[in-house]
Formats: sequence, C-alpha cells, structure tokens
Amino acid sequence: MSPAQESIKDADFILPPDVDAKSFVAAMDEMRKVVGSENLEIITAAKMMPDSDGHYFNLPREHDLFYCLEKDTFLASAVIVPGSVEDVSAIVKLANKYLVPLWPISRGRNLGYGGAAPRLRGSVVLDMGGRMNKVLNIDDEHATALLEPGVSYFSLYGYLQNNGHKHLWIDSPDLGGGSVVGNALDRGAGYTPYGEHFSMHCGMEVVLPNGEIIRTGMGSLPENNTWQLFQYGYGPYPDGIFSQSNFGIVTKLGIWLMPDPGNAPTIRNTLIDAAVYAQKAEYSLSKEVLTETEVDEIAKKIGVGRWNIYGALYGPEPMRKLQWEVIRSTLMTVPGASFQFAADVEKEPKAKVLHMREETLKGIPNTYELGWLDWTCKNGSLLGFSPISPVTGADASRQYEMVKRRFHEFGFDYIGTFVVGWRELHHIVCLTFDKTDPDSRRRAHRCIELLIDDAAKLGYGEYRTHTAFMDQIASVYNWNNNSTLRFNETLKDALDPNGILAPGKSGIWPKRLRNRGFEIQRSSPTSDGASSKP
Ligand code: FAD
Ligand code: EUG
Repeated sequence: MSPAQESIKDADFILPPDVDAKSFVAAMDEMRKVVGSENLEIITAAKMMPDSDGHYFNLPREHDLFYCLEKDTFLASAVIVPGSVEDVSAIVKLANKYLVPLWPISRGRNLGYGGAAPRLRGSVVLDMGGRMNKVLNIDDEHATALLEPGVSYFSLYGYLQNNGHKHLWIDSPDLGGGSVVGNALDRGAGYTPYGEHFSMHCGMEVVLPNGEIIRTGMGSLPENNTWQLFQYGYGPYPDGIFSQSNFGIVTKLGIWLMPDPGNAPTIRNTLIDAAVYAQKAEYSLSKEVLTETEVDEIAKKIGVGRWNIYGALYGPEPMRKLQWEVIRSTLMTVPGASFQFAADVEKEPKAKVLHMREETLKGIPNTYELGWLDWTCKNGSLLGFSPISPVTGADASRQYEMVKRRFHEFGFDYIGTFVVGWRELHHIVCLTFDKTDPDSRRRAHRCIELLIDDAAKLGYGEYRTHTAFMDQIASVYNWNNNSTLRFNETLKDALDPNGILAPGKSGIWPKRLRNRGFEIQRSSPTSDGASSKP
C-alpha cells in the first residue's frame, strides 16, 4: 500500500452504504478517467459548509437548497457531469463495479421536492444537464423537439425565438429555469393546454442500470422518421416506468410543441398573489396565522378575490369571442365574481400578477413566482404538498379545509393553487418556511407528514413529493397489501440487481438496501392514527 492510499480515511468522504473510502476513491479515479477531472467533484464535509447555500440561479447540487431536515441529511458524495450517452453508460457500469449509487438530475431545480440532492446520502449526483444541454432537433412541420436533459425552458424558448421557430410555443411551469426533460420525467405541470408534460413527451433514449442503451417507441426501429410523432411503437409501452423512477437514466426526450393552443386555468388563493408582491410584514403586523378578515383586507388592498382564476383563450378572434361569452355568462353567476383582462389593467407603476400570468400563459418562461417564497422570511424555502382531487367544488373545499386545519395547527398561512388538469385538479400547497430556523423546519416537516395521512384517509394521494416523504407516500399507495410497491420492487431487482440507480426514489429500494434502516419512517405516529402503515 502506498503512503497516499494509507492516508485515505472514511471520515474524509460522504460515503454511500457498503463502500469504504478506498474503494470510493478507486471508483472516483476510474470515473474521472471517463469524464475528465474538471467534470467530477468530490464533496467533503468542509466543502459543504460555505456561508452561502446558493440560490435559484446558483444551485447547490450536493444538498437540497430548501432542506427541511438537516442540511446534510440528503447529501451527495460527489457530482459528476457526463458529456455524452457513452459517458453515462460507462459511469453506470463503474457504479455497478463499485456499488456506488447514482442520482440523475437534469437541471436539478426540483425545488419543493428535494432540489438536486439524492434520496440516499452518499449517492453520486449525475448532473445530466451540465454538458448535455443541446436542442437536438426541431421539426417545424410536425411541431416536435428532441432535447438533451440540460435544455431549460428559458433555453428552449430562446432557441425557438432565435432560430426561426417563433410560431412554435412551449409550455413552461411557473419557473423557467427548470429542465424540460427533468420536469416531464417528474411529471410536472404547466398552464397551457400542453401543461400535462409527461403526456406531451414522445420517445426516449434511456441508459439502463446495467449500462445498456435503449430507445423507446418508434426509436427502436433503426432509421425511422417517426420517433417524435408516435408515442407507442410496438409491444409494451415502457416510458411510464422511467418517470418518477429509478429504472433508467434518460439521455434524450422528444416533446410536442404547441402550434395552435386552447386553455388550462389555475385557481389561486389571495395570499399566493399577495406574496408575489411583498412579504407578509408589509401587509400585517401579525406573527400569527392570518385570520379570514385579515386575508379579506389583503385581497381588497391588492385588488384580487379570495380565489382567482387565471386563464387564457387561444385561437382566432371570432372563436375566442364566442368562447368568452360562454365562460363569462357561466362564471358571472358566481356571487361576487368579477373579471379583468390584462390589456385593460395598468402595468405602471408595477406589473400585476395578471401580467405575470399572461406571460406564463403565452409560454414565455419567467421567475416571478420566486417572490412568494419570501412570505415570512428572506430566502424562504418551500415544501410542496400536492394531492390530486376530482374537479369538483366539494373536493376542492374539503382539501382546502384539510390543509388549513393543519397549517393553522403548525402556524403557517395557507398558500396554494388548484391547477386544472384533463380530468382532475392538482392541488398545489406551498408551505413556505425558514430553513435557518430548526423549529420552522420541524413544524414544516411534521405538518406535511400529518397531511399525507390526513389526505390518504379521505382518499387523496399526492402526484409527486419531496425526498423526505417518498417512503411515507409509497406506504399510502398500498391497495391490496402494497401490491404496487412489490411490483416496483420486482422490476427494480430485475433491472438493477446491484441497486445502484437512485435508491429510494419514490420509495423504491433495491434488494441490497431494503429494510436496512434507510427508509424514513414517520417521525411519530399520526395524532389520529395513521390509516396506512405498510
Ligand atoms: P430535475 O431536478 O432535473 O429533475 C427532477 C427529478 O426527475 C430528479 O430529481 C430525478 O428524480 C428525475 N430526473 C431528472 N432528470 C433525469 C434523467 N435524465 N433521467 C432519469 N431521471 C431524471 N413544478 C411544476 O411542475 N410546475 C410549476 O408550475 C412549478 N412551479 C414552481 C414554483 C416555485 C416558486 C417553486 C420553488 C417550484 C415550482 N415547481 C413547479 C417545482 C420545480 O421547480 C419544477 O418542477 C422544476 O422544473 C423541477 O426541476 P428540474 O426541471 O430542474 O428537474
Ligand atoms: C406549482 C408548484 C409545484 C408543482 C406544480 C405547480 C406552482 C406553484 C411546488 O411544486 O408541482 C404556484
């Protein structure tokens, strides 16, 4: 053993389970040869504690920007930035050799759901977007795109604007810095008719956990020209198992662009709009959860209702006029309802939320909504709680009451929006907290933990979640004695026998790591008894 090797100590690294410092260093040495030393960064405890945590445009990749447990709970051992599909495949093979888990991200801006950080501490973050960030193809005639993981909404929009494709629109979520591929893979949502992002994808290229590369749909037929035109191809349709999963690393994704759009409204509460403009302290001296009367006053002050529908009509003017007549005459029967058009509202001295939403509804990416994160403190953090509901007033009200009760109990103002989908509502609850205050973190975490069980008891489940709750949510999707989780585990063990790809994602643990204490249990039993222990 050389002196250099002897001096390698476990404590110097953020080691994954079953890997000692020596073999971790050997793995990194081999992986460095694949990507080049400038594209591999080892995270050390010292490196982890800079004064600044980073921010939206300077995102930490080794930990969650909005950590709700400790800053180093979901901590990566290294960050690797591959430059090609071949790099990815080579890294995956080495990960198998050394049992080093990989956590792929595209842009890593999964804020509210764990950011860029891995579920299993010591995993290596595979930054798929850092170098693989090209728009590979735009098909004007069919309105499709083929993208690498690093293409953000901003960059896709810019590309279309600057390369003669202005007639093609995109659907952006509220923040434009995310990845078109990453958001679709986590089944994120936007606000135009193409807002259901995963269903608008068409064709994938995937590196499997053994390093093999496949193309889905028509992509498995060599020389085909329909990869981005027909979603299914031939035989079983596997694309779904690569979303919110740990079954493969997506290296290319096809996506449908919008030649001629329709309408997808959101229904937002007063405070989310108020918070876009200013912090709570500017509206109220109260340190408590705001009362109904106080929220009424804020609504009056900023000129909105308690619930506000933001939507757009698309298409030729005569059709829009006709559609508007139908909508107007229906919605105006709601007592107290009123409406405004962005064009009729003064933009000076300050743009209104209406103008901001107008951009989003036109597919112009932006970051206005970062504003509401600071509702109760500067550099505020978000925990997303996102249960699915039928599109009925009764369900929306029941969910609103359910959340308000817990938010009141834990001292949070309700901030939320209902995003209308094809056949359901995504109820997006935005719990803003102060990550620098351990008590705020604890309350935030416990509040959502209880709400997951509250929701399950009423028959509601979340469409997506923060890493801290992945096991809990898997445990409430438990029909027929957890048969879904067992199905996922069967797939996991077949595809990833060494358990190297994103262990724990969506509550799916590989055999090697299952039941060894890495699952996160509820911090204590839920107060009125959890409906659904596994
Ligand atoms: P990434 O972080 O790159 O990916 C997300 C996850 O997908 C990863 O953790 C990983 O599990 C998986 N993944 C990514 N790439 C790959 C790959 N190549 N192979 C395999 N798996 C992969 N979200 C919405 O959907 N709609 C909104 O309107 C919205 N508004 C928001 C507003 C605010 C103020 C905030 C703070 C957040 C909001 N979010 C919203 C949540 C989040 O910011 C976005 O969903 C964001 O797009 C996710 O980050 P990303 O696109 O960089 O994805
Ligand atoms: C939003 C936020 C989300 C999401 C979908 C939409 C929009 C908030 C925090 O996660 O999943 C206004």
